[in-house]
Amino acid sequence: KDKTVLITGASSGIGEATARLLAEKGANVVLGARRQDEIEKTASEIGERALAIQLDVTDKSQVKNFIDKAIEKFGSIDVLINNAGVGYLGPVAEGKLEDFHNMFDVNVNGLLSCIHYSLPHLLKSSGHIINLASVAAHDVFPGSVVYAASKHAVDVITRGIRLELRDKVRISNISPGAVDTEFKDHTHHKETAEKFEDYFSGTVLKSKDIAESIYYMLSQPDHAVINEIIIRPDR
Ligand code: NJP
Repeated sequence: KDKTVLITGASSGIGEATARLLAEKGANVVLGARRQDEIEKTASEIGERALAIQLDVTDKSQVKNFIDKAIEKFGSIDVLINNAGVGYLGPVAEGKLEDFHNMFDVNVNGLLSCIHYSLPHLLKSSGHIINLASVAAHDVFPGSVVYAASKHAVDVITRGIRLELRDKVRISNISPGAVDTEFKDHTHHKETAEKFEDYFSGTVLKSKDIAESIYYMLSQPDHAVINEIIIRPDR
């Protein structure tokens, strides 16, 4: 039976590339994001295998609806890719409290909601959760403190759930360095955006590179699981 893969934040960047690649490889894909036009356009380009459902991961009822609609259409959930994420970079002293809170709402609480509502289905299918963590889940730099804290939380959640649900559900992290997506435009702190310009230019990863790594994780035999892929631009 074809696998059904749910992807949050599928309206651009890594999420969109992953939806396209996994559908090409034979999966049913359910795309969620706030920008409905974007996910509907991608889903119609993919065709029958794709379903687009508007989703704000910070709204629990929308997350529940996302899962319910996926089950209605495809009958099971095999993979959840928690990709939706935001990164408002900038020094803590100069940042906006609402940006900091929003990063935790999307990157951490949104991810927990998606796990919560999909878990009963993933337990039935012996499914796989893949979280978009980051190299920032392992490090911290001036200007990325709160973003790094949210991704450290993602890493702990992944490692902890792996212990709690051993043998029942697989859970992995994919942790990229700089990827050429809309992510670099999230930051509205001018000086920080300028500081990170070099980081996001020159040799950077492409969304497709991350999609290929995710496909590799999902292509392992039943007796093998990849806990984490850390992938950086070769500079
Ligand atoms: O960025 P971007 P990426 N509810 O901006 C969605 C991590 N990462 O592909 O809602 C639902 O193109 C948003 O959709 P929309 C990063 O932390 C990246 O690079 O329509 N969805 C869009 O589809 C993140 O976890 C880099 O605005 C929400 C998507 O999230 C993941 O990679 C490095 C949402 C973001 O796509 C994908 O980001 C790294 C909400 N409330 C980790 N809010 C990098 N690019 O360098 C946002 O280490 N979205």
